[in-house]
Amino acid sequence: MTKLITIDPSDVRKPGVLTAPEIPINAYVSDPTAEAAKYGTDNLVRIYRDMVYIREFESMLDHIKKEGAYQGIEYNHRGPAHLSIGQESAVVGQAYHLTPEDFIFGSHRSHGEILAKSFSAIHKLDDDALMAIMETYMDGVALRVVEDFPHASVKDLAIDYILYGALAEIFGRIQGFNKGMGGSMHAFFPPFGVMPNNAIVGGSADIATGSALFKRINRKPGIVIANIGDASMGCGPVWEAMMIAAMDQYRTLWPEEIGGAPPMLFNFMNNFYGMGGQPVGETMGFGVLARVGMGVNPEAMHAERVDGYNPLAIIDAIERKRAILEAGRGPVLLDTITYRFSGHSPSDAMAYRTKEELDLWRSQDALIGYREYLLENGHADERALDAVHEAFIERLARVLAAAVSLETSPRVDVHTDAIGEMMFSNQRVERMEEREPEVLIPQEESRLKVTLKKNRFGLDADGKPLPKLRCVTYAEALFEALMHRFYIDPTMAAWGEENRDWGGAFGVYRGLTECLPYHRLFNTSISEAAIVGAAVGYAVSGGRVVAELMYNDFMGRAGDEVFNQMAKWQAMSAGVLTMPLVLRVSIGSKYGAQHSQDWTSMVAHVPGLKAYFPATPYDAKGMLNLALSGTDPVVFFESQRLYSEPETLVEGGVPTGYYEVPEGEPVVRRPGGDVTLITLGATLYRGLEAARQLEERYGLSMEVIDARFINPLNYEPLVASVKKTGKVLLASDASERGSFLHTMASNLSQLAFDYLDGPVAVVGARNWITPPAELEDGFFPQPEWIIDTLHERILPLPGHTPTTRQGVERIVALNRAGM
Ligand SMILES: Cc1ncc(C[n+]2csc(CCOP(=O)(O)OP(=O)(O)O)c2C)c(N)n1
Ligand SMILES: [Mg+2]
Repeated sequence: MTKLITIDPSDVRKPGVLTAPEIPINAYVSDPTAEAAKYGTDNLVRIYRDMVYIREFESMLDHIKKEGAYQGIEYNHRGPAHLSIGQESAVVGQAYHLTPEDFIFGSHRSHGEILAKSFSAIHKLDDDALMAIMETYMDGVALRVVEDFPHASVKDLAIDYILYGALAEIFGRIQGFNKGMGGSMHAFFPPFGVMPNNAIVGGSADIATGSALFKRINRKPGIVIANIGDASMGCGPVWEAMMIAAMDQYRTLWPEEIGGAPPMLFNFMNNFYGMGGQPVGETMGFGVLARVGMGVNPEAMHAERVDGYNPLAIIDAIERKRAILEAGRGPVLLDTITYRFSGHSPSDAMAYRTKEELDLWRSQDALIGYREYLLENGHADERALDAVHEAFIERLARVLAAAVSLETSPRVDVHTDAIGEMMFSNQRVERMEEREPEVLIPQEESRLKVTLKKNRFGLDADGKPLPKLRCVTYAEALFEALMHRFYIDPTMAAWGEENRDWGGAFGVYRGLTECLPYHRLFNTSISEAAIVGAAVGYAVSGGRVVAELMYNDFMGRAGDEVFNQMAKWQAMSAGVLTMPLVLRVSIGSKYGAQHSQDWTSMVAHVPGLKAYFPATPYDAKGMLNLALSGTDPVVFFESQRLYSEPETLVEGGVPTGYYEVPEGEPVVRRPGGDVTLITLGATLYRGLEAARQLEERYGLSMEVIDARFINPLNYEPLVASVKKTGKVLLASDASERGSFLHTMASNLSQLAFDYLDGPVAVVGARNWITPPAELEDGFFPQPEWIIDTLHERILPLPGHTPTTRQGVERIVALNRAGM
């Protein structure tokens, strides 16, 4: 089905000039009378109160870091504290109109954002709602600590609760919002719409975009803000996020009732520094950050520079931008100017700026300026404003005393597996929400009509191959698993490059376009980082998502999103968030050095990822079914060598109905008693050929085991086989050095040492570039390599003349040469 977006040459070849909309700079004009009428004295004073609270909270941390004490309470805080002293007005102004349904994602410098958004939520929620949140979040452990503190109201108690929960998190305590697993840079509190804060500069841009997609696709109320620094404008993923947030298709192709573009606001907290580097004048060239909007879409992202030193200017901007976002006309870019008096971190020697500059900003300190505004316009007197501050110091000291006490606020016991157990949620959830999935046609009318009727097994009664076109293939088996879950889980969405009309990079999605509306299956820009990052944001917001990376080699472009985001947020949230995200990654061949790599070892190395690698159509369907029923991040490796292959190993072929492969269980593909061969991925078939030849030529029976899982992985069946044979080789298409096979080999050496007759041998691909297709047989393991390795390293085969060099002296020589 073609999209019908015609490119008319006479149109695109016409001469002309581009004009860009004007970008307002600090356009807010204060009108005290109108402001008094609009907000009222109580709210105007509350804005001041929140700024004071945040300033004092951050100053307290500054004292703790630099002097080891605050108000006589001593503490040695070993972790980081990136303070935002000087930036309070920007965060309080932003939070003023936000409700708990509006989400903010932030950075390493987000204590102020957490507190401001929480204070705003506390103001808006009624007492019952606040009590319910405090009682139920982490079973009320933080509430238990503060409930007996003096407080005049539930809202007052909730403020203590938030101060304590944030501080306990910063200090790494069990009562912290995330049991101390996040700490200062990652603390967050979803019940108030305070979503993950990110220590990777710009990391929140694409995650927030995915969260905004979740809201739009699933018709949830609220807007989403990424609070990122000015220096993050230099980060590729931030640009990628803006590209995805600004895609035309929301208006041109998505159903109108979805409501247009995701409600995504990129808010750059522009404090004019990235550590010591200066984006303006030194490290970038935009001059005024808001200018960047002009490069993104015709609306210039409705960009504006706003004076973050006037909280009322920010309140006004958020109110206006929210209307744009709710109307589906986003994304929006705000260049919120501000300044931090504190160093980048307390250890910062501030060699990069002068005292004169600091004094210039201090003289315009928003806290002082806004205080004067309140006094001048009769909203409060000096005494009342001083009292706000003084009362808070006492309150904060009480909270601090509780947070530093190891008795009141213990840490997770690191001598147990407690943290390990937080890595995966290991749940089975049929659908992330209870409602009818939106589809275009009934399943029975879909391409399933074709695949379900095909031969489910690829061999005839005599073991002869049937024509491939008449058999269900590995790609079609994956399609059937996807169809199953798309028709059950209404939140499930899939995106990536070429996901729709093209049918997915390698045709796995062929037939899905006819079944699913645009908002459930769509093409994105060539933005690997944001493809994965947005999937992370979608998943942590409550949706199930499948993202596709065309080639494993492109994972490099999404390195942070796979290794730091997808892998980390379940544990960093201490189980508050789940990550039902399946990242489909194909492993190629034939396309040379940058399109043929197997990086399973990298994924295995980084804690927090499940990794599956089916090698047969039966497993392709059963393992994808498994991945799509869970709540954990799964990197789902697929092999391009196998997409068009039918099932030839599992008797009975690919079932037409639903089934799951048991997680982590390797499978014996060919039983044997003399030697064990363990494979991962498509090497299985060359392993089986090696086993056939070994039997035929030397009368030895090789047991071939397909590991099929990388993490989790049950070693018991592997050890059982090694105990039986005493000899084991491992083979895969990954370059040998650092391959996951070496992890397996090392474990097997330890687990089955007493039963081994020889060393555990690894047969990997070469430690050099994958050459062009014609030369590949010298790069990827071949049956002969496996036999030669057995002969050279484990069991000399009588009369065997090796044709390749696999001896131990070769290992030394190659390593010595860096190959
Ligand atoms: C990807 C990445 N690169 C570098 C760093 C180290 N780092 C931490 S904060 C920072 C400066 C960030 O500046 P900006 O985005 O403007 O935020 P600000 O610190 O000013 O709030 C740098 C370079 C990092 N955490 N992540
Ligand atoms: Mg900055």
